[in-house]
Amino acid sequence: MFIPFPNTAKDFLKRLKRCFSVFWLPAVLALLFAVQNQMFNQWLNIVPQFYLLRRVAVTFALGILLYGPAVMFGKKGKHVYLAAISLALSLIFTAHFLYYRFFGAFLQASALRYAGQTADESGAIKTLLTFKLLLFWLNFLAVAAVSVFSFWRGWAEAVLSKKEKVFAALGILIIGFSGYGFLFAMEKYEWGDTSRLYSKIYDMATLVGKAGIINFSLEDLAKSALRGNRVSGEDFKFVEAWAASRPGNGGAGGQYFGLLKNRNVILIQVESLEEAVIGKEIAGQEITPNLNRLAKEGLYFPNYYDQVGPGNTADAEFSIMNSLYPLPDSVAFIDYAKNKYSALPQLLGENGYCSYVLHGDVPTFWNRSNAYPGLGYSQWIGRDEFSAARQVGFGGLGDGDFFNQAAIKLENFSQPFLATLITLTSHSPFELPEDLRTLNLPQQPGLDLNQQNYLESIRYVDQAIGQFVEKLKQDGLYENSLILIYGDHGSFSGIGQALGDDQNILPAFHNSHVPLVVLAPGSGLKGANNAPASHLDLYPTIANLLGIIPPKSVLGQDILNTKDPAVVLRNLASGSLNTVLTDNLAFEASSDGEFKNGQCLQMPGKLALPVEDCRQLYEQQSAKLRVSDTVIRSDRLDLLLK
Ligand code: GP9
Ligand code: MN
Repeated sequence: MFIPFPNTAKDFLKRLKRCFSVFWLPAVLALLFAVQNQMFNQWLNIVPQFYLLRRVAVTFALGILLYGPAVMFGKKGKHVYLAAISLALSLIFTAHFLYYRFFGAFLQASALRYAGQTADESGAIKTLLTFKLLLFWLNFLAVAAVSVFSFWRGWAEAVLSKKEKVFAALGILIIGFSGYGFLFAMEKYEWGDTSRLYSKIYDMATLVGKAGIINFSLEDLAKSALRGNRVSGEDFKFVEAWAASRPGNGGAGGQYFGLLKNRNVILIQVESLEEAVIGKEIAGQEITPNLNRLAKEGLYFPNYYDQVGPGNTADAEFSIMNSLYPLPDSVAFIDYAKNKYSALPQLLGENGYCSYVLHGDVPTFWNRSNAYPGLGYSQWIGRDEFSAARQVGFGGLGDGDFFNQAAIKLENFSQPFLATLITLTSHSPFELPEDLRTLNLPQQPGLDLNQQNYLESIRYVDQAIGQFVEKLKQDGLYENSLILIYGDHGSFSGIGQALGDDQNILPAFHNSHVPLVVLAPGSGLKGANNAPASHLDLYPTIANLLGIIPPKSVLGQDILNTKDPAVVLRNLASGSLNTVLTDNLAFEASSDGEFKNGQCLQMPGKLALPVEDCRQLYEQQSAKLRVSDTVIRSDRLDLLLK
């Protein structure tokens, strides 16, 4: 009969031996599992200095949860179970290790769909093989060796009684809960909530750093299973009907078609750059003297807006490169990185261009190393390929260093090229060393410290852009390029209102109002264009200027040709349409989402109109959101491409 506590020392020893014979192997395997996770991160240099304690705690806990149930079986069942779990883990570790060494990215379940369609990588895999992989097979080898010995030598292995199994199950669960509890408690202590472990993931390496690669995989698998049926048969029918009756793709082949044929395209995506700072003075100084000058040299769009959801910078990139709407509840670069897209770099690639993306951050931030290849970029130049003369602002690589080195790299790109340059320094918290602050801002009435710091960091990036454009001129790249400079999204600092941003901007757009400067030297394209436009419109506009017909999947419009420009803002909670702006109408949805309770306004001037005057606009734009969401969530862009 089961007695929880021993009566004598002899009895105690007997029990200890019995316990040992049941538990030692799963316990050793769980410890080895924690070591494997640790070495995986260390060898691949995944934020090695951080999160050691929580990683060890949670990976040991997972090891116990995975290997522990073996104690519920008889001898044979136990060995078969341990061998199966070990084999699965060894394979998963190996796949992740090789994938990361090859792509600098974490293998996501969504990538497996296309596993058979990728080029034969056996040659590359051979070069990635290393003796380090043996560590990830040690668990399987250990189980195999122990099993052979145990059966060969006829080792007696105790089998737990029913009550003992209940205690063992409790023990496993307690260790499991403690490990994950510790991870969650640390996260809460650090950030106030635990959402950075599952919904608000910015840098994939941070998640792997905290929880280990197998936890990452389990979460990724669970998420991709849950995402499975977000799209209904009705949605597909809707997209097909919409695609069949759509008027055209972004106004392809309009005025200026091919005006800039074969020019290089340089996109400068400026972190948190708001329209409100352009052309403004503070304490008698221009905030952005270089951008102001460039805006006058080229085309300027003062009525331009970002399109971002929870993925901020990554959503700006996503919406620009695909001319699709970012999702309201998910970061497409993370959750739909491996979809089949028909993006701008890919289109230009098919038309003789090489395409490069340059950004001074780690490749795992916003899962870029997984997302960029799908957009068709030929090369991704990240932080490791830049050197920082000194640590400046967010990420450490100041925009000054970034642009100086980028200019040298651009000289060596084969032409024509597309180069997307993404800046970093003007990211919150807008910290800039004293000697790089060039605005003389005495106590500024109406501006808080955060807003003053923001202006300083914008002045810094403005200077860096000014020098970069000068360098392009010296290198002879300026004249044969099309250059677009725009903000990725707002600064969320309230600077627009503080500087008295245009009273005609609809309140909902205050955090989305960013500038767009288009430089097409020698082309005659010049002046201000007040048409409302957004990130979605860049793709068809660039394609038209280069004389390339964009694919039918673009949902934006050529800004220089469209007769009915429109910008849409959506509710991130429900995904429904929040505000639409055209050149003569605006619709503001009510909080209950009911069309009839919304407001229809004449623009500019915001004169109230009967809500029915906006019905057609509302329906057209809501349909576009549904189409965009459906093709992204189902990975069925082909429905639009037919
Ligand atoms: C990170 C940088 C900032 O690489 O692009 O991203 P954000 O926080 O603005 O989305
Ligand atoms: Mn950003």
